[in-house]
Amino acid sequence: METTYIMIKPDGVQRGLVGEIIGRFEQKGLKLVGLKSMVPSEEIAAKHYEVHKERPFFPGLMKFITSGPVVCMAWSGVEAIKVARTLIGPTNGRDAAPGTIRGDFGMDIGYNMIHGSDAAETAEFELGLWFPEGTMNWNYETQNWVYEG
Ligand code: D4T
Repeated sequence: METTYIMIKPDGVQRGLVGEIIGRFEQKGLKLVGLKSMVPSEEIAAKHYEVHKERPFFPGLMKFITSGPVVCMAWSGVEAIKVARTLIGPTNGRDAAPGTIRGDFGMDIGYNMIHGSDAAETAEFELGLWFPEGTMNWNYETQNWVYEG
């Protein structure tokens, strides 16, 4: 079992896609272990995107991500990091296949609606950053019908 950090960005919230996006993760069979909404501070946004701080798009990315509410989520499952990245699709919505979130709803690189951790170490870092209070431990009864044995 893995847990991944997923965040609906301000464009996803503004476009009324919160329910649609959460539904896709639920329907896939992932388990929701953290959910909250906030307007990110400069501090948390800069830590989250620390790896991109020298990139030319960084200032615009910071302005965008702190511009309004985001929805912070933690989802668990077998290979949850990879599964979530597949549901999300590639960075640029114009390259993303139909059926993926970015493929179905996106036309842009920056305004790509959603973030998903890209590796185990980043998931750990991002979950610690956005959910310092920890995530929920609950008994997901449906799991017995999602995984065989
Ligand atoms: P995130 O990290 O948000 O899930 O997106 P990706 O994993 O798909 O993409 P990324 O880390 O390469 O980029 C992080 C973030 O920066 C924005 N971005 C990226 C941008 O505005 N302009 C660009 O040229 C690139 C490469 C989009 C996602």
